[in-house]
Amino acid sequence: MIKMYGFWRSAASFRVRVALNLKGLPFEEEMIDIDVGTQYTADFLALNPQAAVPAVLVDGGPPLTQSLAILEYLEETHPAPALLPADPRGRARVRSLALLWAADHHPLIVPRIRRYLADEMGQDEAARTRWIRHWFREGLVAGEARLAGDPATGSFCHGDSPSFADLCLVSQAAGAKGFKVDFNDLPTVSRIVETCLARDEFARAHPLRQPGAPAQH
Ligand SMILES: N[C@@H](CCC(=O)N[C@@H](CS)C(=O)NCC(=O)O)C(=O)O
Repeated sequence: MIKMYGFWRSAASFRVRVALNLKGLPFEEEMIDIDVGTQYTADFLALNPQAAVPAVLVDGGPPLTQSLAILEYLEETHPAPALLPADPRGRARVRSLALLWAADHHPLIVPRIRRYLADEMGQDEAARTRWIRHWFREGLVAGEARLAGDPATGSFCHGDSPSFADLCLVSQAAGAKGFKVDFNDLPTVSRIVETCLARDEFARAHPLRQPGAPAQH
């Protein structure tokens, strides 16, 4: 059985959960509470010295880390259903969209950044919330600009089946919603997020459906 170390609210864990669900791979998840610092315990640092979730134990090997590397591993070892298009240009587009959210926007809002803003930069909660909302919104606005009007966009980010890009979009959108970032004015992003969340594999993986999650956030 695949074992994942994640956290209910973690966008990167959400992406991996969806991929495992879409590929029909059973897994168990242990929650590492990154709000209280469990990522810095010796036990967890032995799994991921970077002190971040997710970390995944699969196929008897050492822990896999970095959600996109984990997605690539799952895609290579369990190719069906494919979460990357068959053609190189399509794969480049999907990876580019995935990186837009996972590499350029998500890292700006994680707890270690928020702690640095508070402890080293003296930013109060209001300033930190402003920062977080700004980067969530900017990522979704950039996504709308990429997706709207591009003929490669379908009911999902790329064509009519879910890809890495949708996993990254939905995880950003869930975080944005938690911070009350309005994106109703972004019709393509809103439509794709809705389409994804209507699917059980996405809905079951949603942060608010995980142990430890509040009723609302
Ligand atoms: N780029 C990494 C991000 C990993 C990451 O930063 N995870 C967050 C939760 S989404 C975390 O564990 N943060 C711990 C912290 O900020 O202290 C990935 O995609 O896996």
